[in-house]
Amino acid sequence: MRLFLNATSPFARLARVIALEKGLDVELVWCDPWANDPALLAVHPQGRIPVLVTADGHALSESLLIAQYLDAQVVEGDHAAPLLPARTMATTLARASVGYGLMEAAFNTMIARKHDAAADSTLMGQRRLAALQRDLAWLEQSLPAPLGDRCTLDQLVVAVAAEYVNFRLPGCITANQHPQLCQWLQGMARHPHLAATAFA
Ligand SMILES: N[C@@H](CCC(=O)N[C@@H](CS)C(=O)NCC(=O)O)C(=O)O
Repeated sequence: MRLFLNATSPFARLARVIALEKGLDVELVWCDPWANDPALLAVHPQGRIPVLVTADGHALSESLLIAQYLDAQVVEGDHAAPLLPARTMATTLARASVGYGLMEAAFNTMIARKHDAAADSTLMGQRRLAALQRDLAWLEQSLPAPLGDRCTLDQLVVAVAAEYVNFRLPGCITANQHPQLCQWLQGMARHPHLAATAFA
């Protein structure tokens, strides 16, 4: 399998962390989606990362679809524990959905600012920032389980999203407003696959 990615995309990092979590052998293909990378466009028309090319040649985009595919690839052995346990599927998905919303709001805020210094004051900019604050407040009240032996999808999505917020929008997550989230993140940062893929 091959994973197209860059070093700063939270969506690509999520796919990479999940491949590591499932113990899968994935070749990393570093690329620049913003430069219409020909190698990326040759495998998927959307031109965004992440893209996973499966062993039988299917190209999947969208981080959560890739997560679903990778999770289903390992059904026995050390890495077989599902990222989405059937027993807790609704709570896991509910938390993952807020984490993913946080990731999108933060990424879209950052990209919009890059192209328009006044982006935050537009209607869409205001909506993005309000959603980001609501997501953080929600997570402060309803965090995933702390780091344990096995990870679930909500833990990985929320950790990558919050670390992305700290990377690109420092000052949004504060010990004053989000003490539980800050403490939870410190624990998650010890996860070897998160540590190995940290934003830089
Ligand atoms: N919903 C997608 C978002 C993917 C995405 O926005 N990727 C960005 C990089 S972080 C990208 O490749 N952008 C290039 C472009 O939009 O042309 C996912 O979950 O994978």
